[in-house]
Amino acid sequence: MNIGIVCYPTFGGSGVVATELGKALASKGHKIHFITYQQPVRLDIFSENIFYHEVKVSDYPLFDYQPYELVLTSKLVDVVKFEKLDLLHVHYAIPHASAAYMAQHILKSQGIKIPFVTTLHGTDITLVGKDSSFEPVITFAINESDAVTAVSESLKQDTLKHFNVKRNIDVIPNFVCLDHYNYNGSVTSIKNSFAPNNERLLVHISNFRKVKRTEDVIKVFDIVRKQIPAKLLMVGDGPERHRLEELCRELDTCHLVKYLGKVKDTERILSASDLFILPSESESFGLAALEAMAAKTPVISTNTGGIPEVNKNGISGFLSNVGDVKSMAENALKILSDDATLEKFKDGAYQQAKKFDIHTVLPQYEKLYKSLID
Ligand code: GMT
Repeated sequence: MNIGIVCYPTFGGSGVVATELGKALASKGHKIHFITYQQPVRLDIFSENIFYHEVKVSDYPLFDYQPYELVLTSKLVDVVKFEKLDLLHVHYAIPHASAAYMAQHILKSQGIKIPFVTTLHGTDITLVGKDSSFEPVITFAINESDAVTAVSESLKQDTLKHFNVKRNIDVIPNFVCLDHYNYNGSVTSIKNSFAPNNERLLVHISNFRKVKRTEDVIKVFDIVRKQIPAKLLMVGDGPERHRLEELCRELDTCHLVKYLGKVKDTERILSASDLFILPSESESFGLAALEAMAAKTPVISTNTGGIPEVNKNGISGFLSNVGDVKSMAENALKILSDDATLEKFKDGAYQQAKKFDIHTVLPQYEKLYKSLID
């Protein structure tokens, strides 16, 4: 198949899923065209089946706000026509679904048929999309898509609750490519450099937005490190970073917490870590938690949104209520206090991650695409 993928090219989970999906489809022989405003961060391979079409945003001085949706639509029309695409798959509804709808209708007026799939990822529904400034457009675009998928059952239910949806939504979960994880090799050097005295290594990865409740990561860590020798790696960056550094100073943990910034290949860091902390307020899936589990790293998380579909309480880690820092720290200590328990949870995390292996999930997308093209 000849497929156009539209996504945000940044470190956000939706862009990561879209990119990994495209790479996996390309390795199976499909031709994949990424259409976005910047090279996606995980699009780091050369493949004869992968193409990248950049959407150029105008800088005409009249526009205080550049009309991205329109230039994206024009690019979609152009790429579909000249690359003879069979289908568009847009990740994150805003503004990709309505741009695809408009492109579809422009092409229809020229006698060209192009179906489009919309994958809902989370904040496009739970935070931003349901806001009245977006809701009518999102509702329309969901109803007019040729197929809609949600990355968890929880997100599907949220969508049905907040929008007047008159169509079927398929749940196709996010996935991980287990082949990318190397459990031996270079992880020892990472462990040695961050935890030279065999301290337990805790890790958090996100874009440090309010919804991630990153202050809770520092608070959980502060309780843990008072009980056992431990270090914390904070991976990513975002608006909360400054506040987090202040909190570390207040708690006198700066010497134990390392901020690594935005890291492209997180597999090695995750594989060297003992525990992943995800205390989010809201999370439609929690891709970072799944990636940790694929690296055999158990997860301490909240029980919000789609997280319980990913992290299994008592098996791959533990779940607590949002904001219950004490419970999250107690659970972390349960896992970290002795090596045998840690090993048991590491194995549990990996067994759970296997259920989301790309080789299981990819055929679900291929089947959906075929049903729209044939
Ligand atoms: O949560 C983010 O910071 C990024 C956001 C995105 O859209 O890029 O993530 C959402 O999509 C991910 C991939 O499907 C999910 O794993 C995240 O749970 C979801 N984030 C939220 O729901 C807050």
